[in-house]
Amino acid sequence: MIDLRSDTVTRPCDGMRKAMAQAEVGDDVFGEDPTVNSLQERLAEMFGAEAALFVPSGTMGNEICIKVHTQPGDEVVCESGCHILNYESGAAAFLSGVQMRSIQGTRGAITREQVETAIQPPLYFLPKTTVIAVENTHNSAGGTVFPIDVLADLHMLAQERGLKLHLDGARIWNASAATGIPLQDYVGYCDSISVCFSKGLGAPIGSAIAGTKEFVQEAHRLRKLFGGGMRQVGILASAVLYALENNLSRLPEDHANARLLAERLAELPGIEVDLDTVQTNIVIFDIAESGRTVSELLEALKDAGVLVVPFGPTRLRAVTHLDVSREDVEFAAGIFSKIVRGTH
Ligand code: TLP
Repeated sequence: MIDLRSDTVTRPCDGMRKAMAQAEVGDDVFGEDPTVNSLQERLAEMFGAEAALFVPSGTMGNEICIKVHTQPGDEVVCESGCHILNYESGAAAFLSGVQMRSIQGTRGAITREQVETAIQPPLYFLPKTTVIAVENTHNSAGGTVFPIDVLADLHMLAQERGLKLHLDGARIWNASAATGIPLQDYVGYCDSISVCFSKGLGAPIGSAIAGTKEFVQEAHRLRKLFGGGMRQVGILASAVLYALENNLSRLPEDHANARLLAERLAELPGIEVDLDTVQTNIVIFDIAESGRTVSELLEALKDAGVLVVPFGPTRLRAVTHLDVSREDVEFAAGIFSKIVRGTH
């Protein structure tokens, strides 16, 4: 089966499992896990941040950051397709009591001008805008990179207006690999970042958040409150250290594979792909004109050994990753072609 549903489906390789088995561990709730501590130090250094905190998932990472930055009733300005708004089970409302004000972006990016108009004036009957949340790369826009100059503008705006800028950087690794822009440059513009190790980097679990020491101190308290205090979790941190060592530098392969798939799909009748959005490891394409429904195509693909996910009423998403080779992508493209052309 060629599994293109998400880059979350990767399985730890033998080397990673070995590293996990050999990890030095301690009780991380007591701050005594040496592997977690060294991972957190390494991350803070990589990001150019004062401190970092290991958390179980990207969702928890984002939601802790929002909780630190807000009070119930506050408003968070975000892009309309972002993960925090659409795919975190309403957690920002549930856990932080905030409401999200969404702006339709361009390829996942929202500009200073757009955000400025969304910030509430300080009137007693209006919600208080306290956070701008952005996503890089932007998942539902097709893995697009948030332009660094636009991020710099948002940073300026946040500074001027006393707002916090949060970056959902679940796939910041892909953004950095695609642009060559160092991670520190992205992180430097933000008050908080959350990143994931269980996507393109291929770890079985794990995310982290980073910011100032003061921010991480409060985030640490909230991680416990949200039920995310973990014990001998060096086993997982060692998988992350292994992933940073071995899997970070190969992300351009995933990007090349996504491009290959997108170009092949774009040649097919009734399939529409905006190739300009295919900047990293995600390919979102529209099948409205193919004469097939999403579920018919999903079924036919599955029968032929290819898995993708539905992404809207007429769209599908394919994601390349560590466990998908160039040959796999070529095979998958061939299957798509046969199914769409009706020769399968
Ligand atoms: N994304 C998953 C699904 O939830 C959609 C995927 O398959 O792409 N931020 C971004 C940008 C994400 O794409 C995801 C996961 C998360 C946060 C949440 O991470 P987890 O699943 O670790 O909570």
